[in-house]
Amino acid sequence: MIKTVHFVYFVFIALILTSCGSSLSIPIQNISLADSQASVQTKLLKAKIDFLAKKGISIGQQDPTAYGIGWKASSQNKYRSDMHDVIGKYPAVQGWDLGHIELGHDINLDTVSFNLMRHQIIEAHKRGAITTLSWHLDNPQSGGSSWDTTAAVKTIMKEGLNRSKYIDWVSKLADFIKSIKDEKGNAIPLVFRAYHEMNGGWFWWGAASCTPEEYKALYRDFVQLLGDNDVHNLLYAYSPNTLNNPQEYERFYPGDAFVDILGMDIYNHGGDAGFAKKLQQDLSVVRQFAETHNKVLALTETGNVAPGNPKWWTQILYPGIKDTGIAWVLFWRNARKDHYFGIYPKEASATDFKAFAKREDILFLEDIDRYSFKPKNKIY
Ligand code: BMA
Repeated sequence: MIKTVHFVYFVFIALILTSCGSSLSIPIQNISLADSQASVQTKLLKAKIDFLAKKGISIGQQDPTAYGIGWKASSQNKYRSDMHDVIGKYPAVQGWDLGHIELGHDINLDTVSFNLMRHQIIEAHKRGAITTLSWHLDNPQSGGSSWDTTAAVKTIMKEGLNRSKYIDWVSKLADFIKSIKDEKGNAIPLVFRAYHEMNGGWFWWGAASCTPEEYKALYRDFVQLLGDNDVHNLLYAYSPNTLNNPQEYERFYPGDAFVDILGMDIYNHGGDAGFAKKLQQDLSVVRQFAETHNKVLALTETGNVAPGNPKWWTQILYPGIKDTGIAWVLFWRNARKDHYFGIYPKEASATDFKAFAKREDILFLEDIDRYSFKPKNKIY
């Protein structure tokens, strides 16, 4: 039943596209999201992601316009990106991290100014890009970083010792999210990848520090708290790390009512030999889950942790993601020459990235910006 509705919805979109060029009229009353009060723009973002997932794989990059290898955004470098320097196109999906917004800081944990971030997200939205957010927030119990695995989840739930601190942290996060507005004053719709990689043991919200039930409660409470803070411009993504077994994907799943997008983070930590196979295997688990739960899927983080193979993009990554049904793949940040995951000029695999970029199913901002989405019926 659900699948039939889903199918009819896509056929409908496809028909409208053929009849009116690149402007799509979306029957938004058919879109139900984790946030039952999600704005019209947020529903349209969901329709856009669903639509693009059928066209190909949108390419993403973390912190794409804040810095790259050897440069930082400045008045001279207002909208620069390493990817654009290599192929003349920007990433279609642009990621940012809100770690330290909870502390009231002006810059995030990676020294990106929140004012710059807001500015670049607004610019990205104008150009037609999709923004995705993550939050490496500090440990509310110990005061350490996200990677401090001191047990903390129970302490921030109702009646927990750190509940009021956490409520304040979420309200600071909410204020920033609500401050990202378009020229009409509407909050720009964004994807929020809450409490990611929970099946790993490295974050305080991860498997080493809380039970699956505690995690689910944390996630659901987070969606609820943002709603209480009048945040209605988010799609919520669930984003475990690569799996030890297929059942693990569901282990921490907060439920269909709290999740809009099914993600996964997969790096080649185990070497390139098995990486493409692992991508296909794990993404097929996510795809099956997405089909059963009527969701869209994405490879929410990846990158080459051991660069050196000059053909990595076409021979390792592409075979792994091809035909997997993912809406996007996001490369983690290009921080410095010993910590980068996207491409930059003169990098050993830059020529190969150009070949990868030419594949018909690989989409950049300039390949998706011609599609605009509007509600089918007038909104009162
Ligand atoms: C990690 C690394 C860190 C960074 C964190 C949050 O994977 O890139 O250097 O602080 O992401 O962006």
